[in-house]
Amino acid sequence: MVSLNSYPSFPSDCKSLLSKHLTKKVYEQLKDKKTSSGFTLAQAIASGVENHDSGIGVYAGDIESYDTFAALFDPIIKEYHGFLKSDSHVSNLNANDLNAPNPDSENKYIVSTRIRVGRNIANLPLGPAITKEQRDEVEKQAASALNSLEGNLKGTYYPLDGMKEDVSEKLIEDHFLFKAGDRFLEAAGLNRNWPKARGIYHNDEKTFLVWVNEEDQLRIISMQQGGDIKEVFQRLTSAISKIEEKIKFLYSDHLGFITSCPTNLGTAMRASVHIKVPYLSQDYAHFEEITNKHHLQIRGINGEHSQSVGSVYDISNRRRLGVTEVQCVQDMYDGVVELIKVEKELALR
Ligand code: ADP
Ligand code: CIR
Repeated sequence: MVSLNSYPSFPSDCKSLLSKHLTKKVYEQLKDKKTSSGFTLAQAIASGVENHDSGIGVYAGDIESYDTFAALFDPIIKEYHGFLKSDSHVSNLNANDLNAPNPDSENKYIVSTRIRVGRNIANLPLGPAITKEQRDEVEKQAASALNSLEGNLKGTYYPLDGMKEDVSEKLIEDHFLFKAGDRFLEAAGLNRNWPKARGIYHNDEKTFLVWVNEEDQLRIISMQQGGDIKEVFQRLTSAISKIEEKIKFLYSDHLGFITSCPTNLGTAMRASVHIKVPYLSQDYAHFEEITNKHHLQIRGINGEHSQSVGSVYDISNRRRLGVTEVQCVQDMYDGVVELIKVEKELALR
């Protein structure tokens, strides 16, 4: 059980949004509050209190956390997404509205494309506050809904508990499976009872995958080699609508899909490419200027908080709330088109 006896201190070089927005006044206002599932401020901020290199540092334990701890979450949501209390979220998962012809038909720059959404089940707490029994229930509902999928979405659910280490290691190395032991999730209480009720569903080609009970209860993923971004989006949207026939997800008109990390609220979508930019990445300021212009984030190729390998970077939309799913993918697409254009120009110099 996480406890907090006094106002936490952060080193002066700490850049997390938690350290910025947890003022003494906010702390005093929230320190004794609890949601109806018993989630406390100490639990909400544990990840950022333990990990001073957090970008954000907070997690919600349930939908109520976003109200109960609004004095902390609202400024974080405003700063990350540019989204205000008076704004509302609108969803658009219609692939026909996306303008994204393959920007790299010769397969020279884009190694692979991946689009994921996070989803959590209505009327249950989120991962940081979930009980073991509720987590088991999530796995049961997820496996049952997924096992009913057909056609190109048809696949198998593989529980992590009992999976051979060489199998899970290979799945992680090939970018299909989440890593174990993430210290940010650990501190947030998201790794309790590991590996029980965790697992991965995928079709034979591994172009459609679902993570069960990681940071969110479900991470629904569509991915493939190359840069056909529209095909990846279409596969994802058809899978989401099939799964929604079986499971009702946690959604609010104001915040969209509810997720444990406030950066994922709204669409809960991260659309990324692994892209090779050896020339542009040598001028990192120029690289960031382009990604910032298109509201994109640069990550390394082995997931968040990892490094680039061989000049390949993970480029994805940063905004997820107050923009539609189509806009998230369009942000990524438009940025990638410009990155490829500049990379080509630099190669000719
Ligand atoms: P998430 O997007 O699910 O929040 P991560 O940044 O941790 O999380 O990435 C999860 C996994 O997905 C990692 O193994 C990462 O390498 C892989 N991944 C992300 N984008 C792509 C992509 N475009 N192509 C291939 N693998 C990808
Ligand atoms: C952190 O605060 O760094 C971790 N809890 C991860 C935050 C999510 N990252 C992001 O940029 N989407």
